[in-house]
Order: sequence, then C-alpha cells, then structure tokens
Amino acid sequence: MMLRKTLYGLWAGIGATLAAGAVAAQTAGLRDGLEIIGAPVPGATGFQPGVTELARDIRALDALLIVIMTAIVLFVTALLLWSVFRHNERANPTPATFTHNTKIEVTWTVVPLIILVVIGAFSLPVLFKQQTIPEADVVVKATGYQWYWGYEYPEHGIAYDSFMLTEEELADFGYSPDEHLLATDTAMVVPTGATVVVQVTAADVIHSWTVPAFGVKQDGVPGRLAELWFEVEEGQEGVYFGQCSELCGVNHAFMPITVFAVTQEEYDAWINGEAQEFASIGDMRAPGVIELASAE
Ligand SMILES: [Cu+2]
Repeated sequence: MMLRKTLYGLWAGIGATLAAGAVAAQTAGLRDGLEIIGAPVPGATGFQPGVTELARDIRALDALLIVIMTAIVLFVTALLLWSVFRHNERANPTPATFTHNTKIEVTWTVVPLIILVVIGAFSLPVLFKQQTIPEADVVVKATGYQWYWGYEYPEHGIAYDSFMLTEEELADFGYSPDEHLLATDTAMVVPTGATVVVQVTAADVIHSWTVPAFGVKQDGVPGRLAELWFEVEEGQEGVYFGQCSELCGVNHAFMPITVFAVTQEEYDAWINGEAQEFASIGDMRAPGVIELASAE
C-alpha cells in the first residue's frame, strides 16, 4: 500500500512537473491579458458574476424563489403568531370542537399547487435549456481524475492535464496568493461568443465539473459521457474558477478548475499554435475522431 502510494505520488509529481514546465511558457501570453472575473470573494454571500445566458437564468430564478419563499415564511409566521395570541387558553377559554373545514382544506391544497405550478413554469424552461445541448462550435472533453482534471480537444488532437498550483508556484503563473486553491497550471481555453460543449467523464470515481460564473455543473461518471454547454458572452474575456463538486476522495478540495475565456482570434491562435506545441497527442486519437478530422 505504502509503496503503491509512493509510486503514485512520484508518477503524479513527474506528470505535474512535465505539464507545468511546458505550459508555464505556453499559456503565459493568454494569462497576461486576462482579468480574474469568476472567483469567490471572502465574506460574500451572493452569486459570482454570471457571464452566460444559463447563469443569468439561474440568478433570475433564484431572485424569484427568494421572493416566493420570503412571502411564505412571513405568512406562516403571521399565522403562527395569530394562533398563539388569539387561541391560547386565556384569550379563547372555550375552544371550537369542529374537525373539518372544507373551504380551508381546499384552499391549503389548491394554493400550494398554484405556487408549485408557477415555480415549475419558471424553473423547467431553465432546466430544459441547460439539458438541451446545442450544436457545438467547440468541443472539450473534461475527465476527472483523483485528483486533477484532464482536458482534451478531440477535434484538434490536443490533450493535457490541469493540476492545482502550490502557493510557491502561483506567481510564476501570473496569480496572486488569493488564487491559492483555485488556480491550476493549465486552463481550459474557450472562445467567447461561441457555443462550447463540454463532455464530462471520469477515470476512477465520480467527480463533478463546475464553474459557478457559467451556471454549469455536471457529474463526471466513469464509463459515461455526459454533456453540458455554455456560451460566454463577448466582452467577458477573463479567468473563471470552479471546483470539483462531487466528494471524490482525500484531495477532493485540491482539484480546482480554471477556464480562460478569450476572444475567438486568441483562441484560434492558441489552438493552432501554442496548444499544438505543448499538448499535441498527434495520432493518439480515437479512430472515430481521426476519421472526423480527416473528413473535414
Ligand atoms: Cu473530484
């Protein structure tokens, strides 16, 4: 067990070092021009800024639900207080003896039903929009491992892993100490104004790929390929952070997600240039992908 652990640690270390060495130079150009938009703020209680239609929909739904929930809480609290003060033994010495009231029973069945239908009318379209995967401009496959993420661009033969940076490494990659536990050595790179479809899976146990500012979260299940989609609005170029969101083992908290959203031109330059240099897997593509690529 101990030996296996050590070997694993050594192997992961070599992988991380190789990836970090190659990538520090290769994504520096992209990182420099990008401000950090999607990151948690100490003490904050609200959402991170929403930069996709899905994220905005979720925030609007949340605002609606807060109003409905607040109204219900106030109403029930008022009923309770009214009952306590109006129907205690002193105020109401002779209690009523009836056990049924058809009018009230119909009301407390129908009104919650209407409330649920209203909530459903607003929430189901949001759910369907998330789950209806549109035609992709960019496809990225995200694979969860214990404990890091791997990204592949199957149409371009690009594949690389993404490891959390240690506190000492942050500065080398253009991050401040605040980004510790969030920033990774490589990032998923996507263009803004384009439909990105992420295929989420896992290699060992269940993980979950999540970026709050995009309003997306999808479990990665070994042996299955799930999909999510988002389109980062143009003008929202920046760095976005997420976390593995399915408890996956001892280092679950140390496999963050970094996404660079860049302009289409920057993306094209990266995928055809830097990415090919540092992460090309050449012909190590699945046969289906090679056929797709050569059919283009
Ligand atoms: Cu995980």
